[in-house]
Amino acid sequence: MPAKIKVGRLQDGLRTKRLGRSILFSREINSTNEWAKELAMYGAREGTVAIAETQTRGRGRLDREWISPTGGLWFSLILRPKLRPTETVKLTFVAGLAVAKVLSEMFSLKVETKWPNDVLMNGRKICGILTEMNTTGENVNFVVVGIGVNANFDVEKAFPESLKKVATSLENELGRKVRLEGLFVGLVEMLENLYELFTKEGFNPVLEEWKDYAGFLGHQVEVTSPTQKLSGLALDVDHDGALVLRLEDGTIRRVFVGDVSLRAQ
Ligand code: BT5
Repeated sequence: MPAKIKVGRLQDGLRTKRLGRSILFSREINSTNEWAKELAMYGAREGTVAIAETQTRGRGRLDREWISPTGGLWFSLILRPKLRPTETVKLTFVAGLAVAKVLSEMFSLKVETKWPNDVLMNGRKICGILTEMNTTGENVNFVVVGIGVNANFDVEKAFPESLKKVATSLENELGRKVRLEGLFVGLVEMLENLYELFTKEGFNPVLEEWKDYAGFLGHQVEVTSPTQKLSGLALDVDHDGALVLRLEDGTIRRVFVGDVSLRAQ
């Protein structure tokens, strides 16, 4: 199974109306999110995808580095939803659910979602999502949803020491490589279905299903953000996408930004 992406195969059997009908591919790019934002600025229509075999400056939230070797699936989707800026975070859940469903359906693996933007396998991060937007006042001009899935590489070889125990890849979990083009098609189809569900029926059905995959709910967690560190019981994720925590003193706190880690019981 070649690690490289066969460009001509990225639309093989793709049964979508809008998403992924227009695909731009590069062997190497700084970041597909940066590329997609540029394309969107020039008027690229909803559903356009920018995908690269490797990223030289892949990014996570807060400008953190996202390691993107050849063999991963690194792509960004341009959306033009009718949402207020504060609502676009919900698209991160749409994407997280799409990845969780496709990975569990395609590979029969146990997959978890973790607030707000991770997908895990065996407690280790296999996918991260970066949702960015361009606004004019209260008007959202476009949203770029960047999705990175660790697929055909061994994290022991590809990642720095600090990530070897907290990240994983499909190759590590399955003991074999997967067909990146087939995975991409599956993801784009699922993204379209769930985006449509979200557009027609609102956030609730997506959120409820996302919560079915959420392993951290009901557990003691630590939430770290640039401004604070909180500990408490993860009670829920609410209709705004906020994490609802019960702190040790019993107060309820809604958290909008942060990284969750499970606390040793
Ligand atoms: C994310 O940020 O998880 C969002 C990642 C989004 C990546 C996609 S790839 C396509 C598109 N183009 C981009 O430039 N980005 C998007 P965050 O929750 O902030 O997590 C970042 C942290 O995850 C880093 O600080 C590392 O600790 C860890 N990390 C870095 N690379 C990783 C990888 N490949 N797999 C698992 N963990 C990683």
